[in-house]
Amino acid sequence: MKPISLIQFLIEERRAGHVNAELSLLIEVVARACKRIAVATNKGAIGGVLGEAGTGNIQGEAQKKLDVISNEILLEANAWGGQLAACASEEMEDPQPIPDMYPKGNHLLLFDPLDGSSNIDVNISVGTIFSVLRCPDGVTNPKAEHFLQAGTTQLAAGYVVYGPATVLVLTFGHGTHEFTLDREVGSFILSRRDIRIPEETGEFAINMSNQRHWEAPMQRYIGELLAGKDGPRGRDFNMRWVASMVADVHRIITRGGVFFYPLDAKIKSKGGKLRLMYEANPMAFIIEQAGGAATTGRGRLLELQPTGLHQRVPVFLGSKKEVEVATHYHVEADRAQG
Ligand code: AFP
Repeated sequence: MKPISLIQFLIEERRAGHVNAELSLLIEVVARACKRIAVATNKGAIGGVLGEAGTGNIQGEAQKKLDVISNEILLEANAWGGQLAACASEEMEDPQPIPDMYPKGNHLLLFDPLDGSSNIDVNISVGTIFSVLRCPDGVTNPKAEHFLQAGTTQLAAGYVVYGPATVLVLTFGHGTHEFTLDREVGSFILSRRDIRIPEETGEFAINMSNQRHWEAPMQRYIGELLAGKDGPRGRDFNMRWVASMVADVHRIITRGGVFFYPLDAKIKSKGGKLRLMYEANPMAFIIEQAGGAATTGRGRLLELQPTGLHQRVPVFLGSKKEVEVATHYHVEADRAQG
């Protein structure tokens, strides 16, 4: 069958009325920027891109050189095209306006330019996560509060995982689709259309080192998985934890599974570990469009009304049946506590 490039797919989506010209061009620009990030990450030690940048971000985290490089690549690529009113990034405290010399558009772009950056120096897959919102009508110089829209309002969401292959996964709300980079041609080629995640799974992803800090319903749920066929679930489960959300989510998109970053006593005061606007929401949109589920452990992630640009939330996502069981345990425990 003749390969379908990302550009051809975007034209098909425009003809189907799933996306407008400005949004499809924005996605093409973001995908092209991610190809440049792939080149930078693939250089590794010989590219002088490993290690710390010597700076910190709004999260109070030490930035890796590639965090800064990836952020710059995305900002530069999106400054001049005319599709955006502003960008927001994990690496920047405030939104970045489009420079006055360039035309502004009707979209807001949010991204984690390089998620999983603690894995860069040990050559484990990392990725870029992005989300597109509509800029509120009449707002020409968007501030943080204009980005605070529930995940259900996203116009598009996607990630690129920089692994053995460079793979883009994308949704406009009409299914979740995968594109694999053909390095020789430099095009993303459609490799899976309308992905469906199995509702059942035998594989879970969680950082077990936090177990003693989890809430009781999480202890109960994971304890049942670990009990395997001798326990209440009557079957054995397998575990994975890459500590790159993009890599863990891509495994789930590829073969099913569940990913949890629950509240724990260490991070409860912060609201969670993962960021709502540019990690949890885009991944939740992608997962739901592939037939999975995504909650905070207590409610649907995409319906959460954001209160801050860098707000953190608990994340339960993946194969629907297991997300529902884990979420039910939390809701039931809350109800029992009154
Ligand atoms: P870094 O970008 O600081 O490596 O964090 C990655 C991440 O936000 C997400 O991609 C992982 O799922 C999660 O943190 C890993 O957290 P732990 O290091 O606590 O396991």
